[in-house]
Amino acid sequence: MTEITAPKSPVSAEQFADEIREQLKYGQGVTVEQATPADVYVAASQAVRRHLMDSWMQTQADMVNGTTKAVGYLSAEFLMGKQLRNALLNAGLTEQFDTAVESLGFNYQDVIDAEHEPGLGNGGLGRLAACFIDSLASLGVPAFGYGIQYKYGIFEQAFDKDGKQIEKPDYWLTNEEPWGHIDYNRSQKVSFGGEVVEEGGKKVWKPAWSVRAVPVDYMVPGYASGRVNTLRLWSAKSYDEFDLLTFNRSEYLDAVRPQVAAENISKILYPEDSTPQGKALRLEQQYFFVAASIHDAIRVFYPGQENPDLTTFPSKICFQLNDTHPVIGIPELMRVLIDEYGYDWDTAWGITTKTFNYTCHTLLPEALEVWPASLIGELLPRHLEIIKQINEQFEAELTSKHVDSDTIKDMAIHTGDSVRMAYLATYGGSHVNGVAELHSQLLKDVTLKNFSDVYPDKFTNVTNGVTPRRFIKLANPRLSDLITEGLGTDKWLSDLELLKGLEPLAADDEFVKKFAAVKQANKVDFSNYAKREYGFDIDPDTMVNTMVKRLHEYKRQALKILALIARYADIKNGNMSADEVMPRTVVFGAKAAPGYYLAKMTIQLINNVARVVNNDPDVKGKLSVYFPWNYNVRLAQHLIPATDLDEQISQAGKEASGTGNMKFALNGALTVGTLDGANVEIRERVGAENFFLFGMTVDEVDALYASGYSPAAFYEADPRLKQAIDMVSDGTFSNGDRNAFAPLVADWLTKDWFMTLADFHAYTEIQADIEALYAQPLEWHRKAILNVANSGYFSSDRSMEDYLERIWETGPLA
Ligand code: 7GP
Repeated sequence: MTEITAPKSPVSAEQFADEIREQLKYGQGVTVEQATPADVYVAASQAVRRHLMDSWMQTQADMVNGTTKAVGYLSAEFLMGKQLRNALLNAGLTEQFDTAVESLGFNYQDVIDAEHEPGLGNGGLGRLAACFIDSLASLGVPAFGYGIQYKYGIFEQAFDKDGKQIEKPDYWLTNEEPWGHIDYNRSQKVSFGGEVVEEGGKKVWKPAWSVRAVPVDYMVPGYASGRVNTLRLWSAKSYDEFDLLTFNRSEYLDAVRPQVAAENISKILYPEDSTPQGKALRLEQQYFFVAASIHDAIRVFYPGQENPDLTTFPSKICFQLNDTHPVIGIPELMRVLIDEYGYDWDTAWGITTKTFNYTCHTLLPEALEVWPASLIGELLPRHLEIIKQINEQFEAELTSKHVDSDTIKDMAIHTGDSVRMAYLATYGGSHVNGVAELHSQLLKDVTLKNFSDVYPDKFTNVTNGVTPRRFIKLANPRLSDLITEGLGTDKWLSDLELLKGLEPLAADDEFVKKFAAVKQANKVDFSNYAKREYGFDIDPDTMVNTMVKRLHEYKRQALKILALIARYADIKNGNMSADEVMPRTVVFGAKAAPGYYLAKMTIQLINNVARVVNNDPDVKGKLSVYFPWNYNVRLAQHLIPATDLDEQISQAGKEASGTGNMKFALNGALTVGTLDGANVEIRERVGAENFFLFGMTVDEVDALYASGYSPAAFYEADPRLKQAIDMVSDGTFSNGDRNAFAPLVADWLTKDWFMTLADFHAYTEIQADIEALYAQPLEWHRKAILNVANSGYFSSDRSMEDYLERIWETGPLA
């Protein structure tokens, strides 16, 4: 007998249909007959919200009245994905919804499709934040996600006729958005600029201008926990709506100028991934949401108190700094405690360091934010003073610990015109963590070595995870059903380590065949989806080989495309016999930062290789390449379940963790990858024989650098590599234009910072193993099952438990 523990609301489908009808009438003023799928989407969403409302209010009450410390996850990005299906799942209304909507005369898929995905994040860091708040709610831990409600999220990507990326604004709020509740009555004032003066021996900040931070609240329903947490995203509004006097002189633009300036703060998400952009507006954004959130937490936990005892603050809430973006929160809390509540420096410092913890998500030194002190001084003069004072205290502390003066200089938080936010976060918080074992080790050994030498106890690791609700249950219902059948329970959805129970079934041919059938059906689904959405003709009877992630040199999409060109040439020139070739469909998905020249050129190259390969009769049925544009959470949910082979091929020592790798393994794809980020731990768990490992290790990379890396030597030494690169330069993929990709080729041959050329040989060699295994479907799928069975560790529920134990020291509400 199968044990089903998924939440199921007692409401019937008929009742739910009535609720939708009521909502259409009283909320939107339309009849069922007049309604469009978009109307039904809004009405159904409102109806689900009503079902979650009591739990939401109860969770807040228990949090404020109880003694369990809450978590405030401060993040400039939350890449949530669509909300309706997830909310239905957690409210136990999935089946009722499907039936109700059909009974009202709508196709449920049309209603689901009417939701526009909020793209309030760039990539891994933002999606991780979304998985984490889902897991916190599912574990019943009281938590806030605090961030920004950008008016424009990550740009919408399109390709022009030459295959170049074009960026279009993402108008995600132009349609009615039923999930976010704008709470004008709980707004906060956030100030900027001006000067600091001395008044009665006290420092007083006289800001020049202020904006109103208005919270927009999203429910974060837990799965089977009965708890609903809050994602509070701040939106900037002006205090001076507009200047009527100016308006009366018919200078409309001048009249709205202050409003426009204020509202610019939450207008747009910076489309950067991994590299900071030194823009004043970005610092304004960071301070804006962090200052509003800190004041909000004081309001929530000390309701109505004029003189709260803030020495208890760290027992009420701890703030997790999601990378360096919210680190200005450290001097802000100091300022609030000292200037607004009158605490002395040492008391304030004690409270602050107990409140904050910092997660680093990168290994690229250029991605650790450094702000010009002059800019901070202009926007936040009091904060700059506090930062300087923190730095003085820090240097004195280092001196007392007998750290030598050169090292002290290297570690300075404030030096010259620079403020190093990662250093401020490390000194100003209790814990620092990396996001995978290898990453945390490299933080200690390299990136933050001096800090780890002086403060070894601050450093810890928490390996990332992903939510099984969205990325297995919602994305892959067929596999979910098979897992439940195989295990005899659906409890795995809240205890993912139970997947281990599938391990013996990898030896059961009947089960393996069922598993293979699930994958095949998912491939057919994806092929249909790709046809409908993109006009692609994907053959579901080929191996689906996927590389989806942000376009970045270190992730090495270039390695994939060069190997693909080599393979194309081999097939075309008859260097591979017909039965050596397993037909493959290669799918890319990637956005490049708009100012990242080589990344954009790589996109253009991939598109042009795809055009040539897909139109060449010589390779028809053997190799095809597709690049669906605008990769987002929705596309991920369709593509990941249909993938046979996943690419995680970054240069060792560069990918902090990766989370796509976890999603693929959990959905029964095999991985070809380097010993980088969480790949290392995935391989350890699923077994070396079930993972296609290739390429240099971190030590080998370092050694090659040290010996003087010459990419041209690799080009000369490997005829297949040489041929592939020559095809890029000779115009094969650019209608004869030899200059089209010249900068890319020049970079490969002279710099190749991430050693694509050095790993090319190993990468092409491993393909033979991949092909040989794929030629034996039962064996392939056996290994895929072993991947699923042994990836339960990569649930974000487990990540949250690790944070709770190692960093936050709190737990579920009683
Ligand atoms: C990413 C890392 O590149 C990725 O390896 C990791 O899995 C993910 O964070 C979640 O931890 N970093 C970012 O997305 C990012 O913007 C800013 O980093 C420094």
